[in-house]
Amino acid sequence: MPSSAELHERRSAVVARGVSSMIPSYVSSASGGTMTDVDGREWVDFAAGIAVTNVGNAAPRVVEAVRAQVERFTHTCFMIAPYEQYVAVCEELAALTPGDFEKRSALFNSGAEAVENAVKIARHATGRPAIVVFDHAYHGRTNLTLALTAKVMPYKQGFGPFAGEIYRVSMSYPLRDGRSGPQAAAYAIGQIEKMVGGANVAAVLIEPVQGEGGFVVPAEGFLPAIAAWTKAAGAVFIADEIQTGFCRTGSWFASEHEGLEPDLITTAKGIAGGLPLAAVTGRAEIMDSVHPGGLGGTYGGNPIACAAALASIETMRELDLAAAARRIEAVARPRLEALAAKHPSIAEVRGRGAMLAVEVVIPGEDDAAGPVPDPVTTAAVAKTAHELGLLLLTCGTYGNVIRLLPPLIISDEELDRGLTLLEQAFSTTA
Ligand code: PLZ
Repeated sequence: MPSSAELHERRSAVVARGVSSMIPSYVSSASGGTMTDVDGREWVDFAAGIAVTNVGNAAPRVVEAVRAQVERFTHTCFMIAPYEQYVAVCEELAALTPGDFEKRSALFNSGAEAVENAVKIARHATGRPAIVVFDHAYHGRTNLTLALTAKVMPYKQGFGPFAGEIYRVSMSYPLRDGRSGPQAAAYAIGQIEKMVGGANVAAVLIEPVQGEGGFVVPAEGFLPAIAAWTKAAGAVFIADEIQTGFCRTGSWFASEHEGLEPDLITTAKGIAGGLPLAAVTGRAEIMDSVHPGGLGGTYGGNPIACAAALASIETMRELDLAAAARRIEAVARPRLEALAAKHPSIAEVRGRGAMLAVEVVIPGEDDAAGPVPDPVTTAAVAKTAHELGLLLLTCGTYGNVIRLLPPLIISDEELDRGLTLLEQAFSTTA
């Protein structure tokens, strides 16, 4: 097997520079919560491929389901010749997503594609143009979803012009805005009413816990107030659960923590244990406002990806991975809080379930947006963690958040080892 150094050299000659990788090592295999690189080094996985392999890498049921499906047929295109697996995934989505009303789903390949389609459907159903999004939001990298995404570097820089009729309002960010949930919602609603006008709003689109934007958990009461306003305005409330979905936050969907029943939910990532699959699920009357043939794509709901999704969902159910996410939080949060007590550079420990983060700042310094972010120390801690053998991601508008996204099947021993490496990374760097 070629070494990472050799592969890196080959890569530099053929892979576009715009596609970068976090670590310089190349993967040989991965299973459960451990990855092995081609140089024989083992890594503890606190990334899960950005919240994808919730059931673990190469999860046994997923491997078996994919193998069985690939031998039966690989692809027909659901728009040409339909198959049961697609229907079964939509049945699961109808049952698992919050809300006891009739639902329909449409399947796609990536998160961005699901978000684009949710926007199309909401506009079609309401006949209105405006889409409301929030500060720090991340919804994808296609042209429409870049308009929905907040952060310019690295996502948007030089890629405009972006799609129109997208309006950004203030997010509840407890560490930085000093507002309660209802106050933050009233502020955002004021912005919408003054700058967009409720009657023009097709949809309000929000991540119930923001992912790339910094694992921002809005203050309690913010989401329900935004959802209630959206309903009263006759607009569609879309929860982007692409990162938060499928047990990640300690329940099937993060919307459940505050009893939300979104009109539409976008899912991807964790749905299929590593195969590309995404969905828009929601109220039948909204979804079915679209004419036959109005939604689709060659690969959307590919049978292999659907088989993987059915096996992943079965795994989540049988192993109760929502409970596993809560247990990860019960172990990891006290360790992160102890770390914060030792390192004044950690301004806050936050998150839900197995979606946990620390925000890193310059101790004792405040500016107009609260504690001054420290992206340099954040990057240094992550780099040290990588050198120690921990796959660890950063995030945040200010690049100053370290996030934990372990696979939900991570063993106690792997979790403990990963947290110890993170503690070491902080004590040698921060
Ligand atoms: N919505 C909430 O988290 C993807 C992106 C990483 P795709 N997040 C990881 C990167 O740098 O590209 C994401 C998300 C939320 C939408 C998306 C988009 O999902 O499957 O990457 O298109």
